Amino acid sequence: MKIKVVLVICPQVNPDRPPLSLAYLTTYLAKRNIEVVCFDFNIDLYFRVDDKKKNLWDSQCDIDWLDENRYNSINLVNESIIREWVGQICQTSPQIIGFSLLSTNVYSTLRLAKEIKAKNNGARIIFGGPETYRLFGLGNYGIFDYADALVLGEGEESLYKIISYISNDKKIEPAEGIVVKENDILLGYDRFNLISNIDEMPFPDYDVFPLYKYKEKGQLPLIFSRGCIGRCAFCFERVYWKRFRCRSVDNVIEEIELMKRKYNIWCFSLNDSLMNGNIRFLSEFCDRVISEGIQVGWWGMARIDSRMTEEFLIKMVKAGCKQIAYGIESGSQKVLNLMHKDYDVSTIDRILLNTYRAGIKPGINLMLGFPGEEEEDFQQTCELVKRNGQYVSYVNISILGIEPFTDVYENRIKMNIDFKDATNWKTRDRKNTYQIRIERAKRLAEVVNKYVEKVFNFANT
Ligand code: B12
Ligand code: SF4
Repeated sequence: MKIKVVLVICPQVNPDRPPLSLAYLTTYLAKRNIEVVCFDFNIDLYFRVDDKKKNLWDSQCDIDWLDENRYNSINLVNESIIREWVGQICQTSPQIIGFSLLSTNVYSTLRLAKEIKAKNNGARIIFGGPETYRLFGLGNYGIFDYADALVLGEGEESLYKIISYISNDKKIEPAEGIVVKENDILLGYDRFNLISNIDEMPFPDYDVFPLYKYKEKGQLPLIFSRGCIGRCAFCFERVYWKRFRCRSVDNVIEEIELMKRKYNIWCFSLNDSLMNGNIRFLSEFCDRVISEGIQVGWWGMARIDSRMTEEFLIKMVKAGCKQIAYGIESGSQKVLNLMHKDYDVSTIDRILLNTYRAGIKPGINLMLGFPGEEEEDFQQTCELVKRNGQYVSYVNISILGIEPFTDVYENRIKMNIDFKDATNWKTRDRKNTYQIRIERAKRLAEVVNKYVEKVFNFANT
């Protein structure tokens, strides 16, 4: 049977650039002769709301989409929009409809999926994306009211497998990365099919998106790698992607050249968990860009790595690196060790200075409330900001959310954590409660306001 697949992403997600998830899935399937239609309903809505409402896509307003009451009261995704989107999807007569689920688009996605299901047109509904895995991990199996199967983690091979079952008129079987529900029992494998050589993935296709609608013109996302080499105890990303895999320099340069030619792109946002997971790759990439005189800008996230010397960072800047956001998290060595960060505070100081000297004022991410953080540790984080404020362009403050399958979650009992949900947890000695974390975040924001150009949102507040 010739299969038609529709892939959908609902609001609210970042409107700056097209969604890399759908772009990758589309080309992967298209290469296997599967017809795919993409709907970025996020950008559709962003583009059509009047300017006053566009701020609902700012990160400070994520909460308006994360909280059900607030989501209902903003009522942006209303009856008539849902009807229109359902109509657009059904018009393509797909056999499979895949939704990309993120924390900020859960309510709009479930609403749309519910309406589609009510149509009972035989299309199978599949959920993938980070929030699918997270909800599954938290035991929130209510999502099966709307979906026929869930894809956990990397999506390409699992989605292709589901399509193969359906095109052969078979039921969707539980398999690597695929979870199904049968007679109220969840079936899935605790193993994952990862693409081992990510150079073999076709380059993402952006023809399927209305590029003129995205906020950042002349920019596209790009990845050097999938996964992370770090083992941070709080991190869901490393759980999600399982294994670090890096592309070759040739492959990345080929994509950059193609995208520049095809879409008139000058800058790439690196959507990697970290740009420096493979330092040798990064070094060779920079050498190639410089020696071939490729005009390109790029920016993204990095981990603290003592190999980021001033000389190395200068080379990165010459090769077009415009901004680096470091996941630093804490100024306390004790907390860094508890988090399983494998660097010390003096290395943080050195790298921030090196980056500044190389010509970039980096951003830094700080996380408050890791179990074991006490007032003294918090003060050390404030000190870190005071020492380095002049070298830093912005600080992003978050408080620890305990996500499923992370080390903290798995060891929550041993760590004396009284866990209600990702945000509402406390240590049994009450030294670490939601109120204490929020209060520290506010105090840290005051320090940041004094010593740094810009302070970003508090995630989770
Ligand atoms: C780059 C990035 C950003 C960028 C831009 C994001 C963008 N949409 O353009 C910026 C900095 C703006 C950003 C902001 C935020 N981000 Co962010 N971000 C990322 C990051 C590092 C990369 C995303 C990416 O492109 N990955 C590469 C693509 C190919 O992977 P993918 O999108 O996951 O898709 C694959 C699979 O998930 C799956 N899949 C996806 N959809 C579907 C659908 C189907 C049907 C199937 C079968 C499979 C499938 O297959 C795809 C291909 O393998 C991820 C972490 C990571 N390493 O993935 C976090 C991540 C997406 N961000 C996250 C968060 C929490 C945020 C913020 C809320 C942070 C904050 N507090 O401000 C904001 C929210 C902004 C918003 N409303 O969208 C979380 C989301 C968690 C969740 N449960 O939803 C992630 C996963 C990080 C984490 N904590 O684990 N982010
Ligand atoms: S370095 Fe970042 S992405 Fe990697 S495990 Fe640590 S927190 Fe996660």
